[in-house]
Amino acid sequence: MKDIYNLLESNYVEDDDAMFRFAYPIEFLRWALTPPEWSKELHIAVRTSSNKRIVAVITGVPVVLSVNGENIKMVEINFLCVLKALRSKRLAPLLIKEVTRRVNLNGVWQAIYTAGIKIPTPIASATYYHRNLNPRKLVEVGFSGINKAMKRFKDPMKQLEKLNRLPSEYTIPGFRPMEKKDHEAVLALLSEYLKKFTISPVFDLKDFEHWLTTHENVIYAFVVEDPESKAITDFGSFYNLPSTITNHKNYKVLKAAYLYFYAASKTPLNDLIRNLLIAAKNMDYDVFNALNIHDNASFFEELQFGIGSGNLHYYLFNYKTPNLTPNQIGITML
Ligand code: MYA
Repeated sequence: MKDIYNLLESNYVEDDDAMFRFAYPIEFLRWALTPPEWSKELHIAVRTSSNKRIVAVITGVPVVLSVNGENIKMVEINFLCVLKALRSKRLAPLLIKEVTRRVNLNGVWQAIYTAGIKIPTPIASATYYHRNLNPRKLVEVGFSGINKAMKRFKDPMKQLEKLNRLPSEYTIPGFRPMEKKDHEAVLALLSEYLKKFTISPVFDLKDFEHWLTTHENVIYAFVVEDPESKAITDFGSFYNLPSTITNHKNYKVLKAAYLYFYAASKTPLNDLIRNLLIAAKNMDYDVFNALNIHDNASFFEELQFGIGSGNLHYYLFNYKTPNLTPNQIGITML
């Protein structure tokens, strides 16, 4: 795990200007790669024979995906990475072929994956949106800028901070971290919500407890418990994925929270997500990111998310479906 972490830390996905690079923490990788029914043989790494350094990796984990109402056993492919010095040598197709072979040996013929680059042929293309939590740092490191409207103010930075300020206390009565006793109710709530999407994961209780319960520094899950009836009415979660700031003298890490799964049956979505923003701000995150999948587009404006420059394309391997709009996508990949 440490060796894979080291490869990814210096060679994994960067933005177009190479200012930021995903820095998946080891604990995160362990969580992402060991869900129920995971299999060691689908995590493939290549080591050099001389110094035994890992120079390439690809991973697969099982998932049941509902596509157009049909449940299909697939794998999620992720963390494809080749050492920078070994790029453009067709190592990636070799890794893909090998993981495909191993998946097929298990009787599985479909896969889902996402990538920032557009290759043939996405089923949907989503866009990243960002909510500033720490505007001063984001501007200093070049993650965001100060727009024309802000520049008209005497102290644009102060204005930006004021605009992005959040209360320190939660605003929904009964909003609290999810506990074990909530799991079954939340799973039912989430499963019902996910049914409305053309593509979404199907979780059983074991999957749910792996993917959606709080794991310090990896994922955080919250619920709303109705103060009177004590029923669990809403659920929301985000995961912790920092990025390395590649070239800044003061700052080395951008602390980013990513919206993960949620389901609201009573609380307006704006309020639910606002409370996740408050939680993330209180945990000292710099930015809160979300794709325009699920029902996310409905709250971006009111909660002051700004459109980003990054896209994420969704792909299915060996499964044909008409092109989907982002709001038909019900799965967040890591
Ligand atoms: S997405 C994250 C991908 N990783 C990065 O972006 C990290 C930084 N980049 C790198 O490490 C390298 O540039 C990589 C390519 C490793 C990406 N998905 O070896 P090459 C095709 C699929 O000479 P390199 C994630 O992890 C490219 O079009 N294909 O290139 C999901 C070209 O093919 P073709 C990709 O730059 C991964 C060929 O590779 C991707 O040295 C899902 C060139 O190979 C990409 N992201 O290495 C994988 N990037 O010639 C597919 C480039 O045909 C899974 N290429 O145009 C499919 C399902 C398998 C299981 C099926 C089970 C049933």
